[in-house]
Amino acid sequence: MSTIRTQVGIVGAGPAGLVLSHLLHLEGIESVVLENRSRQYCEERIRAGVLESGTVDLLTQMGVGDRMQREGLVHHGIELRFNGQGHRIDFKDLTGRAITVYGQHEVIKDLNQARVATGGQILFDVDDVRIEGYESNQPKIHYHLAGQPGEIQCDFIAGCDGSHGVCRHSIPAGALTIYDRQYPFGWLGILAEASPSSEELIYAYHDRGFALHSMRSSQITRLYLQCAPDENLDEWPDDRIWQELQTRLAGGRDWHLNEGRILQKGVTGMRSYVVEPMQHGRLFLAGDAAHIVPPTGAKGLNLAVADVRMLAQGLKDYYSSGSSEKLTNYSQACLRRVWKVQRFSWWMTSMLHKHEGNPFDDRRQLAELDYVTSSRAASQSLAENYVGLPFD
Ligand code: RFL
Ligand code: PHB
Repeated sequence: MSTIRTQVGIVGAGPAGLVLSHLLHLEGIESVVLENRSRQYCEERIRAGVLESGTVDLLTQMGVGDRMQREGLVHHGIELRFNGQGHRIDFKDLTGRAITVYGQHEVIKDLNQARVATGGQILFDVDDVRIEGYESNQPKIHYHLAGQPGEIQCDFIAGCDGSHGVCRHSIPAGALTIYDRQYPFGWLGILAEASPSSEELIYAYHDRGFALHSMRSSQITRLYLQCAPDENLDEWPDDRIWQELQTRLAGGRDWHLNEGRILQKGVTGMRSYVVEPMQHGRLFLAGDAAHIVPPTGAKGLNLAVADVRMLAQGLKDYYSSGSSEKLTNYSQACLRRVWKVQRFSWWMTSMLHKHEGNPFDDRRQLAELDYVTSSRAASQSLAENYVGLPFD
């Protein structure tokens, strides 16, 4: 059996695990990352696309921002579209800040490359990951690699293994409180070979359901439609998808939606989920392993990055001065941001999706959109949350 000794064992090579590993490296702290998928799979998995300004700043300070600075699309606003009319929320005017559209898989590529270039250890394609000993001072991570058993002995374990990972589930159920809300809808997402039809993102509220126009580059559009959480993709041939997008995103005579070859299709359910506390003994949960937000606020990746920034600071203090104070406060400190982001993501989701039932709510939703787009105070509240609340 191979045994590796390191300071921090990290489960999961998503944004949380890789950012943590690189932040620790910059502080001279060793880590090993275990990932159950292949590097190629992780680098091709299409997910988030919007980076808050604080995330962009952090990635830049970490030295992994060069390509993002070159290829990322800086957006100074978004559009909210309802009753067929667009209303711009001007981030620059309202907050002085911007967001950057840069695919999560591109961030992953940049982070993998930086970790490998600086001698970082990421073990891809591992199986049967199991953690133990984190209630003592001798945490261990067991795994198999190419059929051979391995063990990592470490001081701390970071559970960065996403919403389906093993770390959260290994904590005794009685030690955690779970807050969970499922939504009665999901998103059907496509990636299309079509140039974006607008320079900025469009969030559209329509009687037939929500639609979102986003992008990855000047040639690739990313589009979403509100659908049932268990929508059957077989019932959505390309023509039907385009027709529905055309209807829901319709925005006056001067605007038209560019169509193109559909490169990828998928359905995602929607959930708001928080586990408290985000720590148990020497196991720290970060990112989707600890919380899930519905994607309407574009927050999941950004929140994962905010968690590990906090965790890296705690570990830095621990190794440099022996102080455990920040580690002890990790969960409480993260949860303040987590709940504000939960509130914002829930609010964006509720305001923009079509809910079954009460016509009163339809009118109230339209009034809310009217208010948000016509009151400076309300637009500013949306804008400051969307570009990202400041780090504490
Ligand atoms: P990840 O990215 O899921 O990474 C977890 C990693 O752990 C691995 N893993 C394991 N490894 C070893 N052993 C095990 N037993 C393991 N189990 C799992 C997994 O393979 C994976 O590599 O979690 P992390 O790092 O916390 O990052 C979270 C983000 O990925 C997520 O919140 C975002 O993608 C959410 N999200 C968005 N976030 C944004 O900030 N802006 C957006 O615009 C945005 N859009 C989205 C989104 C998520 C979406 N989907 C598909 C859920 C749009 C969509 C459609
Ligand atoms: C995306 O581009 O994938 C995207 C953008 C904004 C969101 C969610 C996803 O709110």
